[in-house]
Amino acid sequence: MERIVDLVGVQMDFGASKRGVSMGPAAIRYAGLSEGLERMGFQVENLGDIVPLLKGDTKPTLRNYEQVVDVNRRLYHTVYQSLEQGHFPVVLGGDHSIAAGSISAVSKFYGSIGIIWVDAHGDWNNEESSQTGNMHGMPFSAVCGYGPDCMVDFGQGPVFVDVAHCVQIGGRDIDTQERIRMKEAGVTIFPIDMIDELGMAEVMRRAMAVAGEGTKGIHLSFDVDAITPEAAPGTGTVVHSGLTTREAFLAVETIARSQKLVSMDMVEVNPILDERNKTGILASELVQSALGKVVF
Ligand code: 6HN
Ligand code: MN
Ligand code: MN
Ligand code: MN
Repeated sequence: MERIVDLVGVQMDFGASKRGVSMGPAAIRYAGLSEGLERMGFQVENLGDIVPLLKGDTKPTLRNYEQVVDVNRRLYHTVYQSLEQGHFPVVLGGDHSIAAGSISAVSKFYGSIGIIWVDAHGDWNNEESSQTGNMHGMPFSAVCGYGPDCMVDFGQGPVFVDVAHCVQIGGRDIDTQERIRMKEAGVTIFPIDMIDELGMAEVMRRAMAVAGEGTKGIHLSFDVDAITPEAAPGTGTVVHSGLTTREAFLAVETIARSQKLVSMDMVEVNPILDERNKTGILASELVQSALGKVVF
């Protein structure tokens, strides 16, 4: 039987300071994602895009929270239904706040999952530790029960992800309080200097053990700002000296080979800041590789 991939875009940029990642789904689609997945033998169901409310309540510690929560609630239901049908959901961002909705669905559906979070940032803030109030800095902690509950509690009875199965890869711009909170919680972190020392192959072996062993599956949340800005300029919060494209491909190819991937997000592509859709194309290729595209 053909495997079915559900593609869902989320035109969200209210979780970030800069506008424009709302156009990320269009850029990734324009790069040929559906066509590529079809060439790989998948049946692709395009579920369209989730569009945020035009207005909503906000507060300094949780900027635009009403729009962020509303989108996450709708995304939760979309991803949950996709899993119920036995499909593989691919969520295209949009800013990273949307990972709260997608992962809460995956965690509720499977009960026990691991998370691999590839990002220059920790995304482990809460209302108190955040310096910006931007909710794209909070989703990883939220899905583990250490962040704002409004991002993950839609009345379904949230199933939090066990931190013992959570991995951060590529971190190099983590806020002071955020770092303390991540250490206390016990997230496994492979910051950029550890990737330099160990090499991505060894990092991924260790990451797969943490996220994959003793769980029903792995969710990959990939923020394109993990990749070095020379290769991925189209994103809102660039941080110098990141992953090479080859390291990024090695990471997702390792996950694909494990056969444990059950869902993923590809987020923070900002076409306004990009160069001829370079980052959109990279995002599209990384999704295909995560789903098993082989080089040779
Ligand atoms: N992202 N730590 C910063 C904040 O505002 O909390 C940056 C967050 C960036 C989030 O890139 O998904
Ligand atoms: Mn992020
Ligand atoms: Mn980031
Ligand atoms: Mn366990």
